[in-house]
Amino acid sequence: MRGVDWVFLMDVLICIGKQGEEWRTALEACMPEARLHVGPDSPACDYAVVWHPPAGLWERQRRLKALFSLGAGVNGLLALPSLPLDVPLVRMEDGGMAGQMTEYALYVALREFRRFPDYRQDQLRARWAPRTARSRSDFRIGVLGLGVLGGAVARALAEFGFDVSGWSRGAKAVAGVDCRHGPQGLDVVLERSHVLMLLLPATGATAGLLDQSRLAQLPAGAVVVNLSRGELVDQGALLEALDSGRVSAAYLDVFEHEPLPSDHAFWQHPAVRITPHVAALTDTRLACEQIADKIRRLEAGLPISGVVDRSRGY
Ligand code: NDP
Ligand code: OXD
Repeated sequence: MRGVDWVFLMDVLICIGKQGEEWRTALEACMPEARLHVGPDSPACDYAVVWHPPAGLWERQRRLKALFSLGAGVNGLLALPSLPLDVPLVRMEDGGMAGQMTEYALYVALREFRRFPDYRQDQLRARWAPRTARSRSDFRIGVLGLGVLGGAVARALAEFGFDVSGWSRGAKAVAGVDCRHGPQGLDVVLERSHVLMLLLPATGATAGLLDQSRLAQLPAGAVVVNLSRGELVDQGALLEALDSGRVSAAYLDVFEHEPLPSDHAFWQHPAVRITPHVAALTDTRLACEQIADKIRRLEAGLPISGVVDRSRGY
């Protein structure tokens, strides 16, 4: 409860579009010491919580001590020409998303492993055709990106008994996962993965990573699952690979242009499954708790995790 004597310790801006008031209520519950402001026309604040902010936001916000992204991926924010360079940019770490990504990944893995798409095709032809059983330990899944989300996905798939390999920029260890890094590591993961899941950030180094030649490295009939950003995949090359059957299916949650234009070939392609960038959504309560905790640490002069390294782009 705030009386007239209440002393606010800081001003926090929430600039996230239509859900601003919902987030104000949630953040207020975690940070009674903060005065909250919603929308781009708010006065100058100490901290800002943003998602797809308008490009001109920073002209008013001249005293920011840190900028919090509600998303885990910050490629959109980093692309804003006017984003202040001297203000630390802090991304969302998990915030309820690791569990949802894991659900999505397990759904695809199980659907493909148990050949449900084949049985669906059989059903359309009234064809009764049981396939032989196979072992999860023979079903090879690759996860590109072993960070907060990719690491959780790879671990869960391995715990479920699949044969999982993963790839990251630097060397990593994830329980039960064959972890690789560097260019040769990528070759190994691509060449062995029947299902390939993308959980890399979109950066200068990952743009167009899954191009024609890398798609050709996958085993024949492999499945591509893009859960991170559309920019990672050469769309034309993927369509060609799908048309030729080299890639048997693609599960796509993210696209270079969102919403995906209604005339895009992906919509009607029989081997493509589309979801509208919902693989993992930030949980409001968990996100507010995380942001409140980080702001308090910053105010206390303590280090925080999740600060984006702008030279790497993630
Ligand atoms: P993290 O920063 O925790 O992890 C990124 C991983 O990618 C790390 O393992 C990192 O390697 C690896 N990586 C980055 N660049 C390279 C490179 N050039 N070569 C090899 N590996 C690289 O991110 P999160 O796991 O939190 O999120 C991943 C992405 O998921 C986000 O950037 C976002 O684009 C996407 N996302 C999509 C959502 C959706 O609903 N579809 C929801 C949330 C996020 P290293 O460990 O060595 O640093
Ligand atoms: C994110 C996203 O980056 O929603 O969090 O894609």
